[in-house]
Amino acid sequence: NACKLMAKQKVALECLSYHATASGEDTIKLAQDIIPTAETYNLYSFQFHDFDLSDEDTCRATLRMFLQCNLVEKFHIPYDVLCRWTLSVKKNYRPVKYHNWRHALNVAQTMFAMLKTGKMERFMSDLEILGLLVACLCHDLDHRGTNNAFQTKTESPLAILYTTSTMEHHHFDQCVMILNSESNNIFQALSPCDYKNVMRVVETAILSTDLAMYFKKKSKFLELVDNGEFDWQSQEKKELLCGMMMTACDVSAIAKPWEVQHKVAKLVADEFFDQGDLEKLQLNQQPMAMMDREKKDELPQMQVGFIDMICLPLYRVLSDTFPWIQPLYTGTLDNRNRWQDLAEKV
Ligand code: 5BB
Ligand code: ZN
Repeated sequence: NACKLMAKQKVALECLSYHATASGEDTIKLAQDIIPTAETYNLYSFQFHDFDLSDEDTCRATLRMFLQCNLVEKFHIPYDVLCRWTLSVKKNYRPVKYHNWRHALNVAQTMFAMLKTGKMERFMSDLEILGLLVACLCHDLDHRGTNNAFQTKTESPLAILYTTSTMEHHHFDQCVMILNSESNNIFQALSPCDYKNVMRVVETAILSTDLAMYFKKKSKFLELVDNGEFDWQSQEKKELLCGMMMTACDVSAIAKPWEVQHKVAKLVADEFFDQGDLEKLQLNQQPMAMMDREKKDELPQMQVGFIDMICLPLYRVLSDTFPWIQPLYTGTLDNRNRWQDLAEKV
């Protein structure tokens, strides 16, 4: 326990030097901007990508999703607070190659498309929609480009603080920290009961983005679907469904048009290789193939494995239950063929 306290202090100190809330100037500027339509940003499409968006546009696209879901009106979110919160969330992502603010935006956009185009919003309350969008935008806050295993291996303060789902607990902590800091609380007008409930949605959703949790939840979810379950109202089932949706959104780069998927896979690989370099240099360890630059020729085969083991089964079961999200399944299948072709060429 003394150990944990020390670890907590270390994490807090580290964060103090890094944490930033948005400036008043930036907030005013964003709040005065005209927000382009959802169509302008292609927000309803499963083919959305952020490549053509400026940093300002990424914020405007975020605001557009909240507006489009009527969340600002329904939950009386002061508009300047929403703008400041968006800028603060963006600021608390680090400039790592893949797990950065743009990844968070892409994950949130897939959630938006699943709810709207995928017609899944009918199974969700407004409060759950609010919680899911916030969770997507915050789910990788302060990611350092290294995974949970790395935190454990290096005995980082974070790993001492949280022995399981280490990074995911930290992402949620950062999310709470931003909400608690001056004029960033987009939940400020909620009743104590709604507040408690939305925070619970956010926490469960962020913690479900740990792949280890996904494997646990998948079998339970499959059981329900196999039993012909179409009533997602109970708390337990709803949390299961939200967890599956979070993973579906988190890995959705795999379902994008080939040019996008190819580019993003390179970013994922580069971040993995950077961790591999750290393991070689700091720990004197041989990294696993996925993180070893020397083995970059194995990337196509690894993507096929990732698709077969995680992505296709997930999108299969979800699109069997919610047919309007099928583009995620077919897009992934197309990319599987492309990666398979490349794997055979080596
Ligand atoms: C994933 C699970 N891991 C513990 C061991 C490796 N596998 S994997 O064999 O399925 C794998 C996945 C191997 C290589 C990969 O990328 C090489 C560039 C990937 C992979 N992971 N490929 C991707 O395009 C993406 Br997106 C991802 C997800 C990376 C973030 C991991 C967190 C997922 C949370 C649900
Ligand atoms: Zn993520």
